[in-house]
Amino acid sequence: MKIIAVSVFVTVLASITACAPAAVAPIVNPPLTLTSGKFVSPNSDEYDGFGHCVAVSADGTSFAVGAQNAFGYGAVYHYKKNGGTWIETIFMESNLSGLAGLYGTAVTVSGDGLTFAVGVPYTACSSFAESGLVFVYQYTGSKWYMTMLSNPAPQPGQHFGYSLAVTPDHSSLIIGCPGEGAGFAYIFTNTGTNWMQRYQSSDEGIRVLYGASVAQTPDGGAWLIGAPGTEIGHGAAYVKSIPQPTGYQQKFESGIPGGSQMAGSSVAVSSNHNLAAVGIPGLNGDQGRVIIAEYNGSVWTQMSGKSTNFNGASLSNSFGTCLSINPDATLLIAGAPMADMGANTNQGAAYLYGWDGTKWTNMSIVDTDGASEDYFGQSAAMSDNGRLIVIGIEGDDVAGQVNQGSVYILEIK
Ligand SMILES: [Ca+2]
Ligand SMILES: [Ca+2]
Repeated sequence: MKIIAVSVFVTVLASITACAPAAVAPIVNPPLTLTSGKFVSPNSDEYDGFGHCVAVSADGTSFAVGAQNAFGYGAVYHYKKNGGTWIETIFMESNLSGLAGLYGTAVTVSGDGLTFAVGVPYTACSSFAESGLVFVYQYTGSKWYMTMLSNPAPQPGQHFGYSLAVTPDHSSLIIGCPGEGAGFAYIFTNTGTNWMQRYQSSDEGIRVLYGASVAQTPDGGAWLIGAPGTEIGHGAAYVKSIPQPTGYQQKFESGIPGGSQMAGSSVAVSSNHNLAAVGIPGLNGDQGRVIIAEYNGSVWTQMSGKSTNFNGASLSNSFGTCLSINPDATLLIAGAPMADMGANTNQGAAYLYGWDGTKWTNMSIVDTDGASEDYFGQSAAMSDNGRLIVIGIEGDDVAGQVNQGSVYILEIK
């Protein structure tokens, strides 16, 4: 293990805008105040892609932001609430020599925010180009420690670390590896001293992008893997139980014929194992759809009651590009980064759904300061109670710097 370099900055939440409390009343009991603001990338370079991915700790006191093109090789920024102010507590970059591999393509954070993992899927490993690596950071005692996980069976172009999901108690990390070939997902368990491979799975065919998205329940009882390239881009997601290979498996797809739907581009599962969601951003001319499935203890079912599908507002929205569900499956957020807002093409939007016991209601989250090609909602994450929501705006132009990127923070008090 090695101690990583840690630098500390202070960043004050800028551009705070108050919104109407009633806007969220159907989802969380009033009275509420909704505070929003933006963090721009601390590195003021063009094409940083800050906000490409985001992760929020369960307790809502910290979040991480990936900027996969910062400095030409990528970086991740970690923020923590201190009093009433968000402070940048850690800044990580892939400062190991030659590690140009889009560090920060994926990031995941444990419930307490003290363990997180960063994917570097396009870096070389064991001389295999674009085989990929994952870095795990754990705060122990008074220091951050880093462990590097390499692809257990490296081959060129596998993109190990393209997607990640750590359990809230940081006991298990699932890593997607969707590149060349069938694609894989690996589970690493935390033994306390190291992370070990536990299981490996693969799907049939080539370029199925199996592992492009991953999710798991906190107890490791279910894991969900997206394969958006399967059947020539029709796409599907698979839910499995552990241990395999004899465990339960079920396939989710749109049920609508035709390719280029990219089902499984995103997946999410609630901690209580009751609700799974699969994003199909390419369905119906990129309108997009999110399919919901409910678990009754033995099988997952779609299409009734709580498992009603959600559709994008219009064509060319890419609704369902990202997903996040809270632990008891009463809140769900879905990104639509290609949504056109007025005259702004592909500004993007996100949609927050709340289950009130009998039906879903939703509210749209739109950046009032948005612009064309912002791709707001490419990434989104929320805390367990839904009161901290972080949305990536990786295409945001900041002070004339094209696609420097920013994140949009919603705090529901
Ligand atoms: Ca559009
Ligand atoms: Ca832009």
